[in-house]
Amino acid sequence: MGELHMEELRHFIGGRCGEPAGGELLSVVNPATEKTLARFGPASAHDVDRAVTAAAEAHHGWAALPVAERVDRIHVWADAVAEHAAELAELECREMGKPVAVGRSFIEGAVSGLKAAAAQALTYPFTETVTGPDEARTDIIRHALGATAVITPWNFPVPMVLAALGPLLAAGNTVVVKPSERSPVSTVRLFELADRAGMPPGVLNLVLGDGRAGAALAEHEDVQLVHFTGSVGTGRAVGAATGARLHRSVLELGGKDPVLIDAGVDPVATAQAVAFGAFVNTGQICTSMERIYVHEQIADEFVEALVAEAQTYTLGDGMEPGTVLGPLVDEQQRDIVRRHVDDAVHKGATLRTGGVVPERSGYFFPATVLTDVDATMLVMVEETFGPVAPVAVVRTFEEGLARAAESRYGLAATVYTDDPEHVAAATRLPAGVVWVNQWQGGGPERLYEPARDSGMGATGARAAYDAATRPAAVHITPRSPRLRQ
Ligand code: TXE
Repeated sequence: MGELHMEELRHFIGGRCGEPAGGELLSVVNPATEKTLARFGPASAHDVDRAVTAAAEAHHGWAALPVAERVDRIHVWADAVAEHAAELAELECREMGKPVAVGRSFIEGAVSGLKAAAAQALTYPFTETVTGPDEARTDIIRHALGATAVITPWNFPVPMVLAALGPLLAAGNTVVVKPSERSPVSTVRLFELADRAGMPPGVLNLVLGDGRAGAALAEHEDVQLVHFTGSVGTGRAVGAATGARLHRSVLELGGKDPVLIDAGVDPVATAQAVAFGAFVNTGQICTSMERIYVHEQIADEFVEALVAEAQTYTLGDGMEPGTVLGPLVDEQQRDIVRRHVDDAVHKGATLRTGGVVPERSGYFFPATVLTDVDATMLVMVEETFGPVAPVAVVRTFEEGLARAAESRYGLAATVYTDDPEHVAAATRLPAGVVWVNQWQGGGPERLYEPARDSGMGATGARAAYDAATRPAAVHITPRSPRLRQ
C-alpha cells in the first residue's frame, strides 16, 4: 500500500469484508508527512451488533474443537504474521510513526509471545478433578466465556492485538477486535492474514471506529469480557459498562513509571539504558520510564551521559533507515508533550536538551532531558507519553523509593542497583512489575496485575486463561440415592 493509492478500510465480520461505507468517513493520517493514507466508515451500533452476533454464533464450533487444533490454527496464523513482519512494520510506521526496524522487532516478539501463550492451552487445566470421601469427586471445568472483545490503542497496533488474543482464542472464545481509530491499517492486514490462514469465519471479527464503536462493544449484552488497553479515563468507562452487566473486563491502563538509579552503578551504561526506556517508540509506551530518580553520588555523570545519548536519537520519518526517533502519533499527542515540558520549564526545571518543536512538517518532538524537576510539575505527575526524561536527584536510595511510590499510577518500576538489600526493598514498590537492572522482559510467564489507577485484572501466564474462562464445579457421587432396605 502506498499513500498515492489511498486505502478504504473495511470491517471484517463473520468471515466477510464489510461493504464500502456510505456516510461519515474517518481518516488515518501519516504523522511523519501529515498526509492521509487511509479512510474508513466508523462502525455503527448495528455493525457492532452484527460482529458480536457473528462471534457468538461461531463460539460453539470453535470451543468444540480439540484444544490442540485451536492451538495449531493460531500457530498457522502466527507464522503468516511472522512472514509478513516487515510489511506490517511498514504499515505501523505509516499509520503511527514508529521506525520500521523498531516496529519489526516488537512484532516479531509479539508473534513469539502469541505462539507461546497459545501453547500454554495444551497444559492449562481446563478440567481438574478433586476427590472427596466415599468415592465422591468434584470436577472443576473451565468453560470458555463466548464472544469477547479486544479494544486496543495506537502505540503498538499489531503487538497489542496479538498479546491479547492468544489465551482468549486458545481457551475457546471468539473475539471482536476494535483497533484505535488512529492506527487501524496494520490490524486490517492482520485480519486478512488470519482469513488466509484458515481461521474459521466468525472466530475473529474486526470493527473499525472510534470511541463510539468502542462504547457500543463494551456495552453489548453478549460480550462476556472486554480486554481493554488505553487511557485511565476510557478504562473507567469500559469497567463501568461491563460492571453494569456483571461481565468481566481486563484493564491495562496508563503509567507514570519511575526508574531508580542507585549509587555505585555505571552512570554511562545506565544512562544509555534509561535513554532507551524513555525514548524508544517516541516515549509512547505504557511502561516508558517517565520519572527518573538518580542518587546524588552519580547524578552529574549520569545526566551528562543521558544528554549525550538523547542527542543520538536522530529524529525523522521512520521509513528512513537512519531514523531512531519517529514522530508522535498526532498533533493532539504532541500538544500534551509540549504542555508538560513548558509547564516544567515555567515552574523552574532546567531544559538540558530538546524541548523545542522542530520547524518541519510532521508531529515531531525531540528527545528531551529535564533536570531540577519536582512533584508540582505535570511531567512528574501525569502520563506524558512522549520522548521526555525528567531527572530528579535524591540523597539516598530510600528517598528515591519513597518518591518513586508517590503516584496514582502503578504499572511498572525499574531499579538499577548492585545492592541486594536495595533489591529486596524495591520489591515493595507499588507496581505490577518491578524490573531490576533491566527494562522489559519476563516472557509469557510474566504474571502481573497493574496497581492503583493503572488497571485491573491479572494478565500473563495462567492468569490470562483464568480470565478467559469461567470455572464451574460439578460434584459427583458415583451412585444415585437408594432407599434403605
Ligand atoms: O486513548 P483512549 P487515546 C494514554 C496516553 C494518551 C491518552 C489518550 O496518555 O495520551 O491515553 O489516548 C477506544 N469505550 N494511553 O485517546 O481514548 C479508542 O477508540 C470503549 C495509554 O488514544 O483510551 C481506542 O481504540 N472504547 C495507553 C482505545 O479505546 C473506547 C495507550 C484507546 O483509546 C471509548 C494509549 C469508550 N468510551 C494511550 N473511547 C497505554 N497504557 O498503553 C475510546 N475508546
